[in-house]
Amino acid sequence: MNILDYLKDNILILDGGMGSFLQAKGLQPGERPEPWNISHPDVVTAIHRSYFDAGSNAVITNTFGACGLRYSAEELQKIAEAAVRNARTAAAESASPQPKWVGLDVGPCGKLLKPFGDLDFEAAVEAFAVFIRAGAAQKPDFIFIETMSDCYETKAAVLAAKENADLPIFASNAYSENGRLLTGADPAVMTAMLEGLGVSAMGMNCSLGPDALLPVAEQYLEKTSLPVIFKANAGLPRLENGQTVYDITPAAFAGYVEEAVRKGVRIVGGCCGTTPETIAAIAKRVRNLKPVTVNVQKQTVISSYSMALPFGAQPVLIGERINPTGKKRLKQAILDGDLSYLLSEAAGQEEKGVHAIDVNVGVPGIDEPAVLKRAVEEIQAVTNLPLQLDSSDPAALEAAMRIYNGKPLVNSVNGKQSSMDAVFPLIRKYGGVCVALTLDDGGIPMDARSRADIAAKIVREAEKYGIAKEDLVFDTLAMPVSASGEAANVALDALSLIRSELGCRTSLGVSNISFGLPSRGDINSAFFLRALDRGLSAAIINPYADDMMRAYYAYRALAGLDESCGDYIRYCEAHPKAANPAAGQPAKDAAQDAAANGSSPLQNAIVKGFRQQAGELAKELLRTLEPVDLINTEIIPALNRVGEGFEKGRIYLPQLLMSAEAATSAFDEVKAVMAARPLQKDAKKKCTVVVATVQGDIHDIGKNIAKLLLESYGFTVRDLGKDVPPETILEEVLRLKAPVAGLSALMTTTVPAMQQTIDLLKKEAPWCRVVTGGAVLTKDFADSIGSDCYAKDAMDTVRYAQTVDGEPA
Ligand code: B12
Repeated sequence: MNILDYLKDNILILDGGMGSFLQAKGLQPGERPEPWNISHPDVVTAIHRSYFDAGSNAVITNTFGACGLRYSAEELQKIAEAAVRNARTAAAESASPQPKWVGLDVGPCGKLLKPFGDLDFEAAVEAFAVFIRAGAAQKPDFIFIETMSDCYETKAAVLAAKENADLPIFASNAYSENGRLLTGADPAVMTAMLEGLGVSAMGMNCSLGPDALLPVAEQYLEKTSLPVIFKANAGLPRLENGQTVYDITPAAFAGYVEEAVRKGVRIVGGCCGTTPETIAAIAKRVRNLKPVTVNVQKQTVISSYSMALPFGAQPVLIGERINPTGKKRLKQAILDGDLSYLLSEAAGQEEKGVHAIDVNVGVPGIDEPAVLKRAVEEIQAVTNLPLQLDSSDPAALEAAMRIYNGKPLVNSVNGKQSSMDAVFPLIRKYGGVCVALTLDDGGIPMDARSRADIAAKIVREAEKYGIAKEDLVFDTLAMPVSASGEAANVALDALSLIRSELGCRTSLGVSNISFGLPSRGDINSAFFLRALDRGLSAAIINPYADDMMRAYYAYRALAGLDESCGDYIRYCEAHPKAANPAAGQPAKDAAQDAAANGSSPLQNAIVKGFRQQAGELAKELLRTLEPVDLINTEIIPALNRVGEGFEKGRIYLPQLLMSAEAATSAFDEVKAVMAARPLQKDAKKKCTVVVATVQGDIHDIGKNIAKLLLESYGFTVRDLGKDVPPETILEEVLRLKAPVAGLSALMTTTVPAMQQTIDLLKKEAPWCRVVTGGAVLTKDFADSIGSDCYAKDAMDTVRYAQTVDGEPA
């Protein structure tokens, strides 16, 4: 029986942990498990068999780390052959009467994707593809993509599976305690993207125990009707006598699994720390349960890497500013390849309150697929708002949809057969909500009925591709009311017909309506209000147009969508009419942006993660500002703001990384200025200072500042980098007979490593004075771990090193 058919009426029981078994059989710490498929097939087969015997319906091959970044294609071929064979042999040998399947396991590739890491998206797809090709040839029953802690990497793996195999795809993510992936996605984000990509099942595994993952599973069950996977760890691992132990017993684990199944989960199993006993306990409790039918009303929803945006609850505002039509400066920026202008437009619109951003780079004479792809890559790195990918060129749409990190809004398809033939295959492959224009080969009908008929035709054609009507948003085309007095009524009536007859969401480019008329803002906002009142779901607008934003907030207040009119009041306070003659004018650059939120342009650029701009602004400021002052008054306060946002859960790791990069590019300018200067006047004495960020900690901006300042005062600095073990620091201090060592730690979790380093230095290199710094340290704490000096900033280090210099080594 096909595994998907089985899932319709049964709970599918997967296997439990593999790694700890292999270790018990002799797999060494740090040794890769995948080659054991070849070197120890009997061991691997026996583990699979023990799971089948315990009641698993499916086991996952021992190929978690098998990808092109770790193995050659030939090695992967051999691993895949042996791994699937071992699982099949186990299925054949097991006496269990259950139907049995084999899933090809695909784990994370071990690198973060660009722009947050250094792995190119296509390189990630290929790294997965090379293994999936080899694996698919061995004819497993399904592909199990698992333990993914990043939305983008999940997409890369799913695409690789879609393009290189014709098998059901199960996609499972690893959630942190805050209910999000490492890079910020929550279940709403993942369900939106994965449904769009057309996987067969989705859910969660690893990271936490079943108790902590239950709420995550519930969120899946609220968002998707696809089978949900629940494959938790046996609790949080802890170390006991050098052994990793897990606290949740098989019986307790199975209790949580039963609860999950009763809520609607269909695919269960265990991850780290679970054993055949766990699976046997699960089988006992859920084998005979009938799957609970979860009837989730399919939503129209788009997403970014960390935010899902449903249509329907509130009108969606789509910022129109990144569209070169009629915008000379943007056109020029696109022709010049000046993406920083596009980035500031994106950030500006976000600040003005749009919910999604349109990206259109259609300027004649450019390579539109390449430019749109680059623009989307850059913009999605600095905003977490979902994007509307906007082009009339299907090749450009495809280039952008492929690398988009989430489920995009795609603008647009229309009722012409040629348009649907070109765009629907893209939606089918990459996922997305498609804006559909109610025009066809006959042009734009001048009556509402005909426009609604075109919409119905588009829905029927989309169905042929398996695209649900919820993934279509109809634009009923606002034509200039100056040309036809009925233009507004026709668009609005069509909108109502589509809503009532097809149950579809709608979108309008509102400002077309006023073309050719004076005081266009008045017409636009009046039309916008009429459309909102008819149930318009989304509008493409200029968020700097005060009258439109005012109309939007007024509508929400009047429609009962703004409790106590709070948003309306806040908007009006922030945009007083009389005092704001420039309302309606877009902010021109980061300076205006920054002034609006009370910080400096450089701080703003760092907070937003604009690398290029941060470098340029720092260079400019350094003409008048001392490097140290720039660090203290610009870079550090900006990073503190970012850190605060991170701590409060307002921003996620990717943004933290982008800000760190922007800070580094500002810091590079500081370095360039310092390097060009003669040494400080009192820089005669020069002893050697060894500096390092301690083991387990990769924060190095503060340490690099300390190093730079020390060097500028004439010290010789040996920089050991970040994540440095105590032994390495000691070795270098001994080798150089260094009188001073500077240690940095920025996390509470890495302060113990600082203590270990100090203890080691005190014991083996007692002459060496240790100066410590880093955001989480305090003087009291530094004293308590035996630090000779606590440096609250880099200048403190210099002062201290000056006093130490010359002491006997
Ligand atoms: C930038 C940043 C990052 C960047 C680091 C990039 C890089 N190359 O350094 C990235 C994105 C990689 C990052 C990753 C993480 N980060 Co971080 N990060 C920050 C952030 C926002 C700023 C740090 C910074 O550079 N500040 C500016 C510098 C100049 O300040 P400073 O280091 O304090 O340095 C000054 C002094 O302390 C002193 N000094 C510092 N070092 C030294 C050394 C010597 C020898 C001397 C003498 C003086 C000295 O002089 C410096 C100049 O005046 C902080 C928040 C914050 N406000 O600090 C969080 C923060 C440190 N990060 C945090 C976390 C949790 C993480 C992650 C675990 C996130 C994750 N889930 O993966 C990872 C850590 C991975 C790891 N194993 O280390 C937490 C730590 C929480 C805690 N209490 O333990 C913080 C506090 C954010 C928060 N509020 O939650 N992070």
